[in-house]
Amino acid sequence: MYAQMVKSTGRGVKSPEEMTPEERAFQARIDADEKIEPRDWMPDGYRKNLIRQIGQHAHSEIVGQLPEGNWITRAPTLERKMILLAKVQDEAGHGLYLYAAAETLGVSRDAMTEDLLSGRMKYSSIFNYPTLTWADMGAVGWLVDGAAIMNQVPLQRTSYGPYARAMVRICKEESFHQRQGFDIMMKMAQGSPAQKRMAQDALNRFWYPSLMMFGPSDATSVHSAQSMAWRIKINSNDELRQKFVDQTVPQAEYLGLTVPDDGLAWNAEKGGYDFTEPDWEEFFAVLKGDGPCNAERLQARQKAWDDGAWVREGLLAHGRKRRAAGIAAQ
Ligand code: BYC
Repeated sequence: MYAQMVKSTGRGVKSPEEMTPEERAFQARIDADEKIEPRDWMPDGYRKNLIRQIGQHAHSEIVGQLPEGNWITRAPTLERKMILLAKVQDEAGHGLYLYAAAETLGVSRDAMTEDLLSGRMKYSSIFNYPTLTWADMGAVGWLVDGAAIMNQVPLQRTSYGPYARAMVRICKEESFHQRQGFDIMMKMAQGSPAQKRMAQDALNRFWYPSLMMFGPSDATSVHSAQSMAWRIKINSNDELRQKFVDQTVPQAEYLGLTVPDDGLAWNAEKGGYDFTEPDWEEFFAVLKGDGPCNAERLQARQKAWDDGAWVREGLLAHGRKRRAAGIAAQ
């Protein structure tokens, strides 16, 4: 819903001459790297675009618990089970900070959840892929959290104060997550031939979905131009994807694993790797709901929403009672 509203203004960013005086003053604050706070004046498009991005980010953290939650009962040791449980709990926390940040923009968490369940809001495409083996827990931590950190570290400098501040803690926790994933991959890659095969298979399946996490190519990105002008985004999708590839390929080599891309080659001139783009048709199909696990993920969120109805009702009734008692006491 929000996306459509933002898109209706087109991809073009207003020039200073086209802006109202308030918009010009707002843009000057952004350009001076000032933080925008909830009570400050902001253009409607800025608010809507932020609600869209932060809300989708929050949904991703919550839906992102599902592929890993799937392995808590099957972790190979008690220590691994405790670590995975703590990681999944961290993701719930991230979702909550982000919902709280979005709520400062005047949208309720319930409304965002309803938009997720009706398909009006998205969550990251990556969580529509299944986690088939224990090595996938390694790949998720190493690659998925690795991609998330690459994207989120710059977001600590995003222009909206509550979002930027939420990102600081999230990034600290994500870096632990990434290391625990790499540690699992290391154990698997140095294990028996069968374990090494599992690690390679996990890398094969998660490589391209991880590259897709950065969004479509810059040429087809709908929001980048305006989001970058407003410093809602600091880097473009392709810039971050390139940085991720450059960081991750040497890590794969260190693990003794092969990145599943025949086109991968070091390009000394650009100081980075050339690599084969993800299959964008697959990406857009997953966004439309046709990924391997879309239906299952949304069913799980719907069930959690339905099962939690009595808690929401109870809390509202409690709130009403307290308010009534407060009024009576006055
Ligand atoms: N998946 O114009 P574009 C985690 C959509 S969770 C789905 O480039 P934008 C973790 C996009 O929304 C980390 N949809 O968009 C949790 C737009 O559609 P709408 C999640 C995608 O916003 C648990 C359309 O495609 N991180 O780390 O400028 C366990 C056009 O795209 C995706 C965040 O959410 C995608 N991958 O750029 C483990 C980071 N990509 O809205 C780990 C915050 C694009 O018009 N978000 N779309 O219907 C961002 O930085 C940006 O929103 C994106 C996309 C870079 C993702």
